[in-house]
Amino acid sequence: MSLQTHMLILIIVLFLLSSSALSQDEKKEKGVTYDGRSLIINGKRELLFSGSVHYPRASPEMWQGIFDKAKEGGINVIQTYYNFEGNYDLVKFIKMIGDSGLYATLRLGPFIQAEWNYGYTLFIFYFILKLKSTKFANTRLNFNGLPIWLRDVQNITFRTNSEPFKYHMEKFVKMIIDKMKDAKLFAPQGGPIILAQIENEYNTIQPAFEAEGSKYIQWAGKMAVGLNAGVPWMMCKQTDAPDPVINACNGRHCGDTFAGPNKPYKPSLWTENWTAQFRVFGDPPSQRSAEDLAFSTARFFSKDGSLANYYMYFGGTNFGRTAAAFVTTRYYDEAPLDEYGLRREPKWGHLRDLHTALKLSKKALLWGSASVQILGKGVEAQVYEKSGSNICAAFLCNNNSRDAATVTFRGSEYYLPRHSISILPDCKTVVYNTQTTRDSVPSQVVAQHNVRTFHRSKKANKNFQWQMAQEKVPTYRDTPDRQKRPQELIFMTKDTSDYLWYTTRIELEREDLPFKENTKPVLEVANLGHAMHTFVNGEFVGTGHGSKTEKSFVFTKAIPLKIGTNEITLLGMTMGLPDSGVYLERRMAGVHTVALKGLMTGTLDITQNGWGHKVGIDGEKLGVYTQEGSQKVKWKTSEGRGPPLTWYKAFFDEPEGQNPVVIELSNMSKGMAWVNGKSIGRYWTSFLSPLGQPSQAAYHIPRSYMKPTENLLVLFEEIGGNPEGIQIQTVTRDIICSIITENHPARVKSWERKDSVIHSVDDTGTKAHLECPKSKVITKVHFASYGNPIGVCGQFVEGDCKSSDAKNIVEQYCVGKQSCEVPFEHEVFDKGNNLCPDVKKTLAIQVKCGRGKD
Ligand SMILES: *[C@@H]1O[C@H](CO)[C@@H](O)[C@H](O)[C@H]1NC(C)=O
Ligand SMILES: *[C@@H]1O[C@H](CO)[C@@H](O)[C@H](O)[C@H]1NC(C)=O
Ligand SMILES: *[C@@H]1O[C@H](CO)[C@@H](O)[C@H](O)[C@H]1NC(C)=O
Ligand SMILES: CC(=O)N[C@H]1CO[C@H](CO)[C@@H](O)[C@@H]1O
Repeated sequence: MSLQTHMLILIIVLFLLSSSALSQDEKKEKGVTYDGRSLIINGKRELLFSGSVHYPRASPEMWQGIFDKAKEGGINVIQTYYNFEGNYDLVKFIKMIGDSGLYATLRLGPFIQAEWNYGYTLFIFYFILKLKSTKFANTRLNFNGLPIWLRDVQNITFRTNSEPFKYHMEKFVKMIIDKMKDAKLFAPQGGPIILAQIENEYNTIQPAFEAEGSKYIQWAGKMAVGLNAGVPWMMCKQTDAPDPVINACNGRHCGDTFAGPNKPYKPSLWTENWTAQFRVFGDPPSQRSAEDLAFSTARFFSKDGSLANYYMYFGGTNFGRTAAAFVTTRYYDEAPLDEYGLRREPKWGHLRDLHTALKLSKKALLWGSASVQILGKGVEAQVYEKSGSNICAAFLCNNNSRDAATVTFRGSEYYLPRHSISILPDCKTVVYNTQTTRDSVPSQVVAQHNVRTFHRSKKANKNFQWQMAQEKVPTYRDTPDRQKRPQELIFMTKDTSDYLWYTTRIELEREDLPFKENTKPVLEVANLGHAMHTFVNGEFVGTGHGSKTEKSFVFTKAIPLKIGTNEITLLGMTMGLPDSGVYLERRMAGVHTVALKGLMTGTLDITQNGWGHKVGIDGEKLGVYTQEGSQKVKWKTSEGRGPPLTWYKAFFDEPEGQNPVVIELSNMSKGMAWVNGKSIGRYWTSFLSPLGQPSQAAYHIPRSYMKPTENLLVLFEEIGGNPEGIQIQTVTRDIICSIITENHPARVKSWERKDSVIHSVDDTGTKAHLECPKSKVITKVHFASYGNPIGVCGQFVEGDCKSSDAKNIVEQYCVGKQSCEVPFEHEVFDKGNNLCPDVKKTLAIQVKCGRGKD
């Protein structure tokens, strides 16, 4: 379905041309080795298209679907990080990768960053073992509560030549390698793992450690290699990676920015090809276009690249408290597979077609020798050719960001859209260009577009009866852990909770308070991060927070004080722990200094006033988000907008159908949500982006978290919100579109040559290709126009040039089918009428997919 006819023909022809060309340098031996050109897996060279999928970011039921879509998208390697907790069974995940016919690369870290709480998923299993024999053994262990343990190891400095750190790191890495070996998961054992990574982007912090940093990285490489995993090791962004560790590139444009492997006998690998940018609360939407991504990947492979990894191919969800500081619960939603595992088009399809084109060029790329030919200003050809054979592939690259170019290459003329690369797997035929829609090249594949829509679920939203329970605001008396000054938050919570209560009390006399009406003293709290809610005498007075870039903040607010004893209570919190940078073990958060201003006596510094502390909130300790725990508190019926620090509870039925499910929370403010006792992550809809919108309004509830009826939904709302506004919705990408423009010389001369390959290509012409998700068919044509329509998928508008019955024609080709191809041809849409001859024609189609009846 993905390949167009001409590509199939090309495959066959190329195969016939080159079947004799299997090189002698392929040795039929077990194991993974490499040379300057590529990895060699069990004796075979491969072009590797890798996609990052972090399995804790999807429920296990989603894994197989993700692999299937990745494979269909041309991915042949899944890259993942490491963790053993609960459902997150890595052994199972890797086995499933292998069973799906994919390879795996394992990034062991142990430092991984990845916007994951404290950047250290990897230590978790180790900690569980270790904690059994420590004083923490009885603490409820949650997913991210553990890495903090390392912070308290005496004399430790993370990620440098620090003996305690190296001791724990080595033990951990060895334990994982052994576990993988026991399960026979490495390629030499017949398993899917072909590559492993140690450390991660260490170069960003290495300068801070000077010589100790270099010693550490040399040690890490040696240590990893010494474990005899049977697969090569790599380090990303590590120019001085010690032999035989391969230094790989991370970034957006590794084809042009990577200085290359540090030794001629190492292959060029790209470990992180950012498909977009992760987002933090407060961020506006971010995008990286399919075209830009395809350009960079094509560029990398045109310059000796042999493995590129999309970071992320599927981002998913930061469930529970796993997100790092300020990172949204939705992770890399802009990846080719969106948060729900749905194909984001045109990204998914455009990359699939790129992979197909590169695979067609594989023989030339892996066994040919490379040369460069300058074709014009900013235009060049990268050619791979094997002498004495017909094997030849070319990349025509137009690096001009504004202008298209028409160039001559080997006697033929080629049109190259601006900033694009055309791939010619036989050095003649363009089967792919990295631009999409507006600027297409004849007979290249054009990926479809789609739109994501959210639909209110009828079944789930009936009968919401909200109940509420109040979290108690403690006083100084309620917080027995007393210290002279407010304590550092991460040290206190040990990441067992986001929250730390701070309390103090002050006695005021009549003479202390301002006499004038309407003048109130001002409370000023300098906070190291990340957020804080403030209460005076039990009443909420306000909220302050920092951001990803500036975590600390100063909270200033006029407060009502009375004569006598005043209780000041501050609820400090982290929004996930930091995950990057040097000295991660020394990061601080929470209340730093506190002052009262505008008293008759002037400013009163109450930092040393004597403070009580309490880790966590009561509802959390009682587990009120579980069926059992919810019975431990008194609930009353909720009416409208509720106060800060309120627990809400309601039951709902699972939404109809099979589409993914979300809960829409834009009427709430900040907190966490649970379904049947499982946290679906932190929400923060009141932190608006510069566009005035929440960074994330809808939060994913995996289908596997739900039962058919009576699902317990619990929210802890910190600031205040109206639960009546909450909606359960289903998500689809059932609106799909194709848009093609004849923005090119109609037919390229060379294509009329008497060459069987080229003829077949020319015959097929350009087609609009539309494909519904599996098990759905095209039910409706929303829009179809041949002429000069404008707009994007979901918002097409007709222009002044249009053929009369485009919609009918498209209906005949498409309705009732799972996929269809509509010829982009004058004869089909314009039957002999000379429709607006001066206008370059565009064909825009929008259809809806459904399960037949809807
Ligand atoms: C920690 O470092 C200090 C100073 O270098 C040293 O005296 C002490 O023995 C170290 N403690 C441990 C447990 O290594
Ligand atoms: C392409 O252009 C960009 C700037 O537009 C430049 O940074 C890059 O080096 C150029 N690459 C080539 C291969 O010319
Ligand atoms: C929810 O928010 C929307 C948009 O701000 C508003 O129109 C609506 O009235 C709110 N609903 C409730 C129940 O507060
Ligand atoms: C810009 C970007 O997406 N950077 C990411 C690169 O990959 C690491 C994971 O190792 C992430 O932590 C970065 O955020």
